[in-house]
Amino acid sequence: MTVAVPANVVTGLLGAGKTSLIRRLLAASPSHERWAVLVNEMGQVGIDEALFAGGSGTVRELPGGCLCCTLGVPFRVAVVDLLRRVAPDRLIIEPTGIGHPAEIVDRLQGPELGPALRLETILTVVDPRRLAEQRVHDLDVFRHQVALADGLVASHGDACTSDDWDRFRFLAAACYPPKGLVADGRDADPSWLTQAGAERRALLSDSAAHEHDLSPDEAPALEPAPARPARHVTASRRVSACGWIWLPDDCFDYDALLAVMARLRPVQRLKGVFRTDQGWYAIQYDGTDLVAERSVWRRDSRLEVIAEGTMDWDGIEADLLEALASA
Ligand SMILES: Nc1nc2c(ncn2[C@@H]2O[C@H](COP(=O)(O)OP(=O)(O)OP(=O)(O)O)[C@@H](O)[C@H]2O)c(=O)[nH]1
Ligand SMILES: [Mg+2]
Repeated sequence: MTVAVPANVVTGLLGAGKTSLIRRLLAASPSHERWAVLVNEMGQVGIDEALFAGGSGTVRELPGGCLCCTLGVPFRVAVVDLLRRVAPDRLIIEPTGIGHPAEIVDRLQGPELGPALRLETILTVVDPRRLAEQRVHDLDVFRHQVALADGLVASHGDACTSDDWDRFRFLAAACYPPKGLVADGRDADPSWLTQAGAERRALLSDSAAHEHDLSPDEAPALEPAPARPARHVTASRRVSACGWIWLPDDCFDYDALLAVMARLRPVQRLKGVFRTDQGWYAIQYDGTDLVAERSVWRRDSRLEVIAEGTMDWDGIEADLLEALASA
């Protein structure tokens, strides 16, 4: 049986600082490990490979277009070739800054490459100095990159003002699901690439406790198993919150899931991301409307519900279990 190679995606807008971050990570990689980088460029002229020159690791370039638009054969061939030729201990993929990262993640986890790779942390590099421009926040590509990321890493830390840092922190704090890593690229550490799901989950319940002034439940967090989500309950005298995380292989029946969400309406707030038989969806209820939108999140399905008083969390979980699509 072949062992799946850990893989990471490092996204970010054009010129955000992806290559620079990967170079830092390569420089700090364990000396006994062999890392490979697949970098994709818009132009036909190979520049990025040159930018990596002198660093450690094997770099392969896939020129001539946006990775997500040329995700067919050339991408697969390049990945398979790198895996065969280099037999790396880790593969880092840097898509071009104009690419749509969700398709790349789908491809990495799809039937052709999925068995050979184990997708770990997705990092999105953000230049905080650019966050003052509303235009940047309005870019679909940027919003998708931020939504998809497990971690947000700031570049150009040496040139950022305190306002730039505030905007970066604000961006990170506004993310749902919360990021497992929010960091300054100057502190680049290979452990960022292997952020465990447990850390992400801890952050999820921390943020609920913080935002709503709740005291965390004493019960230890569960690991999710197939068709059995991890559950985190926090409660105060007046408000309670419950978060669930399902494994990414658990797939919901879209219609059944929406029906459960509609029944949950008496709650104050509901926000979730789900893998469904109709694709990945973010479903939110803000007290007025229940809205389902396509999502670029691919990591797992998760839901957070905040309600006045206590709720029958067991009953809700049972309803959600029934909404899972049968295999
Ligand atoms: N001062 C400073 N410059 C940086 C930093 N990170 C990146 N740069 C510079 O910003 C420019 C773009 O950085 P890259 O790392 O090539 O950015 P990229 O996201 O890989 O760019 P593309 O692949 O073209 O999208 C280069 O001139 C880098 O030297 C940083 O932390 N500080
Ligand atoms: Mg680059």
